[in-house]
Amino acid sequence: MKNKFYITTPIYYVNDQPHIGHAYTTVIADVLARYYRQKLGDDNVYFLTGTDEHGVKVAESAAKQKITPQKFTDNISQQFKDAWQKLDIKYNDFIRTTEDRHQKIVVNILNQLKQTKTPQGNDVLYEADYQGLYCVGCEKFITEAELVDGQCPDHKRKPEKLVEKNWFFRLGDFLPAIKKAIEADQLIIYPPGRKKEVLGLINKQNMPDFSISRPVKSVAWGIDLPWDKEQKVYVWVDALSNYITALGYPDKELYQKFWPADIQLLALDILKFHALYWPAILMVLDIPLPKGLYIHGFFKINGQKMSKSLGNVVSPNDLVKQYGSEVTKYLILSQFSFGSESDIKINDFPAKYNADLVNGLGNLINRLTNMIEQYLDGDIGLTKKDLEKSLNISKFLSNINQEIEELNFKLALLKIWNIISTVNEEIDKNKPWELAKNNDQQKLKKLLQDWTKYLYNIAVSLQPFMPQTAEHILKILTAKQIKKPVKPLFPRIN
Ligand code: ME8
Repeated sequence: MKNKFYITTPIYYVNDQPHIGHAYTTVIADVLARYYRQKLGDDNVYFLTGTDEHGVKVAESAAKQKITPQKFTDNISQQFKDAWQKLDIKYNDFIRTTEDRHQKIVVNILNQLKQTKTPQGNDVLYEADYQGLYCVGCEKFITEAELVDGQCPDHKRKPEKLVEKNWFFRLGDFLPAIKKAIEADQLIIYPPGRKKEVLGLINKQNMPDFSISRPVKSVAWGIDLPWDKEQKVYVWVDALSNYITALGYPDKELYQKFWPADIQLLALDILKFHALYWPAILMVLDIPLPKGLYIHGFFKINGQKMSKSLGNVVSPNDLVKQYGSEVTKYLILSQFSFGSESDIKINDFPAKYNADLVNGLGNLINRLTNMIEQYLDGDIGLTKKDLEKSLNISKFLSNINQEIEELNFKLALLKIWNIISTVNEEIDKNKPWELAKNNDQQKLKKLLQDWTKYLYNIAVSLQPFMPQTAEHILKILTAKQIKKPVKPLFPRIN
């Protein structure tokens, strides 16, 4: 029986402002964290997010703005925090890779990598020259085959030719063990298509070793390599380690309690690093692998990847301004099934809002509370206990919970909205206003009670997704006197 839940998002690069892609991952993590807090208790859930603050691109952007990289990262990191606050994201910790607490542990981890041998008895780390094409936009080396018209397809810029000394991580020696762990679902990679892709990658290619450091002259903004002052740590050891440095690896209580992570969320762009580099690092440290990597789809805008360099970024702040945090989360999560790649259709949001929130949930709340106020003087005749007893009416909640645990958020919401529609239809069909006219009090009260129980269940099922809305509805339904809300929860927009 699982009694703790540790969930992580990637730590986002500070060279980009928070956009709806980052928001999607973070909202999913928030929904799951809220769900498991209810199930396991607040103390048994840990939700980590943060920002990835080193690298060439950060130094470049800071120089452009004529500020120090630290100042630059302070600004953008704060923008991520602000965006999450506006979206009502309740994380337990926000780690920044420029923090001392992170850097100190990364240095320990590097020293461990340096001292350890691979299963085949080789040094894990070795020095060599690296030659290749490097895209500063991606912060990674890129192959000829990946170029389109001589440019990085994502950043529309020409890669640089690089020859330099790097320290390398001998990845190849770990691949057999990683393959075994993935095949046995000891490290789950979900959805199954992504697992297949990773296994294909291990089987097919001669996976190159990866750089863990680059010369100071190429990467000025980073953690010093402890044994070679001419080198700075290069992204992945620094970035991936955040998942354990934030917990205080190796000896802090949080680490003991929460590692291994239950769910690590990410998109396809960084799957290779999480599915191959990360397990290899953990194997050197001789600590358990995460239980699962969960790969969601990539939002595209008109078929193109969203990125600052392409100028097609959708900001979650704008959506929150227009719809509020609750509805924004609903609109984002109800668009895609987890794992599917699709175009985001921001233009459909107003119609969806009016249909689902205004005419659906909002209408149900208004008419039901209005009738209870009008016909029963606000006294529905159900105690809080009665309502609690009605929980899981027709297995509704357990059904939704199962969908959440399987990361089928779109389906969970669809099922909740099906019930909302059904109750709205039942009201139309049973015409309670006629029962009131004919003085059929008994039948009227029974119907209103049934619908109240359903609305109560709907509110509870919404808690992980729309916590404020859920709380608001529960407050209305458990008040001494049920009253129609003075202001509608979801005003119509034109
Ligand atoms: O890769 N659609 O940071 P990053 C959906 N710092 N999700 C998206 C998205 C989109 N268009 N764009 C970004 C990095 N994401 C590294 C990670 S982790 C140790 C280091 C989300 O700012 C998605 O989760 O590029 C993706 O994997 C992540 O942001 C990449 O964020």
